[in-house]
Amino acid sequence: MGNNAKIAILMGSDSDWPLVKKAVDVLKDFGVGFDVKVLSAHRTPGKVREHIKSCEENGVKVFIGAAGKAAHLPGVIASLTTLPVIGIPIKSSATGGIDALLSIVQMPAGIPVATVAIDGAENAALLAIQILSVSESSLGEKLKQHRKNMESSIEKKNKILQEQIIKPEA
Ligand code: RP5
Repeated sequence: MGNNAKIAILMGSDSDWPLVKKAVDVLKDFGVGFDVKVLSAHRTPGKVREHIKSCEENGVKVFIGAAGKAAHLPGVIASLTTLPVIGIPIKSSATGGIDALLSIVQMPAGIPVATVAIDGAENAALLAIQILSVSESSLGEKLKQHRKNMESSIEKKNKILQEQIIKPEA
């Protein structure tokens, strides 16, 4: 358990790491404490249970579960806690991630999992930060700045595109 972790990320396999790293990068940019573990709903069910308990006892506020194929991990996490759980369906199979998406998004009534797009790691991190921002106004300010930065970046891209369109052929 990482020190001062507010967001705990669990991924079903180390093969999920290249994608999950994108969520971690966002959390680092925002200066939010996090913990990341490889723990599987299928391969290490007992350890998942123990870890969720330990996270709750150590001040974690939001969970992110990332998994591919028959992706039960986010739903299993949600069954073990009343804290919010965000699921990232990972494109790690022959079906392009549709299997993971449906496994995560189609939770039966009573145990919700907030599901982001297939491979939507950045949005999972941003949504987790948004949840934390309800009680941490400094994160709300950082989120507003992040939106402004995105706006400036799109404006720059549009300007470059317009210049290319009007530029006479060489
Ligand atoms: C899931 O199965 C993992 O989340 C991963 O996306 C997928 C494949 O796992 P490995 O066979 O690469 O360990 O449990």
